[in-house]
Amino acid sequence: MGFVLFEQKEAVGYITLNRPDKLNAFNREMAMLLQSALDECKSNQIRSVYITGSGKGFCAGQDLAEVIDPMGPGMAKILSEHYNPIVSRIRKLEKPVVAAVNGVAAGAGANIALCCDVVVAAESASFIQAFSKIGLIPDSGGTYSLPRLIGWQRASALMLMGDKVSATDAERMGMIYKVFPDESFGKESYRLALGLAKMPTRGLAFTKELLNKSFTSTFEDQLQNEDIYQQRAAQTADYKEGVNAFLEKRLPDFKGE
Ligand code: T3D
Repeated sequence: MGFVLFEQKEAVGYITLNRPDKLNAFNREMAMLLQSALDECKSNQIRSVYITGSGKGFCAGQDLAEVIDPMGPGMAKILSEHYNPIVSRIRKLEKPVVAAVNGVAAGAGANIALCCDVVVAAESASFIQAFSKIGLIPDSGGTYSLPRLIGWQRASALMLMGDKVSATDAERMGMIYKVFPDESFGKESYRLALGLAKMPTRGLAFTKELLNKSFTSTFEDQLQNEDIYQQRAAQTADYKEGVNAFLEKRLPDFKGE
């Protein structure tokens, strides 16, 4: 079995981080496999992506045994070849990416989850900005995403102290979207990803692009961007289907076109 499992389930690209005995901590092979799986998700047959972990953890971040291995990739490559390409791929993918955080998410594991478009967690899951405890800085886009998600003060405290945040607290502070009970987590989180896969994919991709631009644009620029993207959305077949279905009082059948 590989360190990352990938399959298409209905129109969902289903990715499982798969080193359960190490809480799915990343070694180089696993980071490269995740990049390849995300590339597979560019296929038009896939209309949403679901990322989860096998076993009791979601992902414990960088494999700390690998960083001291003289044969390992070395710090110079770990961000530029492992984590930065992963989070860039997630942000650029033209479809929603759901992080289904089934257990502890620490270090790069937490920040990869937090850069996804919808983050849900099992009740027993937790999030740890573990970097400060070993003398590192938060990476994988965490210094960009966390203050924007929960505000400067909370992000600052969590990143400096490395406290564990329960899934319920993460939901309360706006770090993640929703918590599901452990017993139904797999089913409910997958249902959410499947629901997204049945929506107007192009419109969702445009929304994601606008959100990507949102934090670096002025208000006037963003109004301009909305004008441009709304015109693009209005040219999609799914928009026509959405309007017709509403007027004909039936459920829409979106094709992602
Ligand atoms: O060079 C660089 O490092 C740059 C890149 C940085 C990116 C980063 O992600 S830095 C942050 C790295 N991650 C951490 O510091 C987290 C380390 N792990 C933990 O603090 C704890 O494991 C957890 C709080 C996540 C979970 O604790 P617990 O008690 O539930 O589980 P455990 O017993 O600690 O771990 C279970 C096994 O997974 C254990 O292996 P063993 O003893 O049963 O053979 C443990 O060693 C292993 N494991 C967990 N995290 C890692 C790991 N092995 C290697 N690397 C890990 N990150």
